[in-house]
Amino acid sequence: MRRFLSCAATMAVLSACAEKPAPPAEPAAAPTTPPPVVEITAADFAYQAPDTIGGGWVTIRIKNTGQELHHGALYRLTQGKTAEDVYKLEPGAAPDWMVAAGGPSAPGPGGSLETTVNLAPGNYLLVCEIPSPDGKLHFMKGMVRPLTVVAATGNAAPPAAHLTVKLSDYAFDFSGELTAGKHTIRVETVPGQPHEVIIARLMPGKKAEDFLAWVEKMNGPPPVEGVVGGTTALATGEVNVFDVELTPGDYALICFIPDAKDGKPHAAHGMLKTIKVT
Ligand SMILES: [Cu+2]
Repeated sequence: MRRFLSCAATMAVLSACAEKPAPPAEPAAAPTTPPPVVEITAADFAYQAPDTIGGGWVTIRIKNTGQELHHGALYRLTQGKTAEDVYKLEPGAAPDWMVAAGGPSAPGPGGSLETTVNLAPGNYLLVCEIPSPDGKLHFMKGMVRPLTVVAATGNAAPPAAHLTVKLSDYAFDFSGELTAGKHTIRVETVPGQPHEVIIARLMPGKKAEDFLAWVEKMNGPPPVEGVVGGTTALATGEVNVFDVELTPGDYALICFIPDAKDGKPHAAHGMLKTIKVT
């Protein structure tokens, strides 16, 4: 008993004199993983895609098995709206309750492209807004598909980007130069309208303006070799990340999103640029 008391007394003293105990260690953060890859297939004129996917950072890879260009634009449907409400819309700028969450830009026939998106759980619609030569947008021909996003199961982190492009009404603002080589680019839209960034490799002697003119009529051969990377429409506050591999030559940066005021593509408001990669 005495021994116990002595021991207890000693401990009490030690305890009183000791510095504040170290706070308990923070629970270790779960290790992050690369975003899971979700494959979608775009044909003329239908998507193959899962009905339900986990949210958070997800890489959407689109493979084009058709003859025309197709992209994978994801819209989050808020305010309780459903795909049926979207089907009633006239072409033009998307309403407020369709939040443009981005997605992969348009690979050529036989090609594929991927873009990493960050999806909050909810109801989404996968849409192709690219026109056919007859002027009809692909979603009017059936390229629209509901997608349910549930809570993320893993702890995916976005790819580490070394360049950021800020999209505004109506400009692309890159944090650095687009040089030859591989770039991982983070895309953000500053307060304003939704925008996209498309990077297309131009045929020799062609300019971004030629690409805009061609998309409006689709007469004759395209002035681009193809889209090499980019996003679909991205609303303020949404973030996408994509990789692009550039080789020396001329490229177009362009946004085709219809303007909220006049319905013209943003490119017609100056959101297009020809850049020379060396
Ligand atoms: Cu734009």
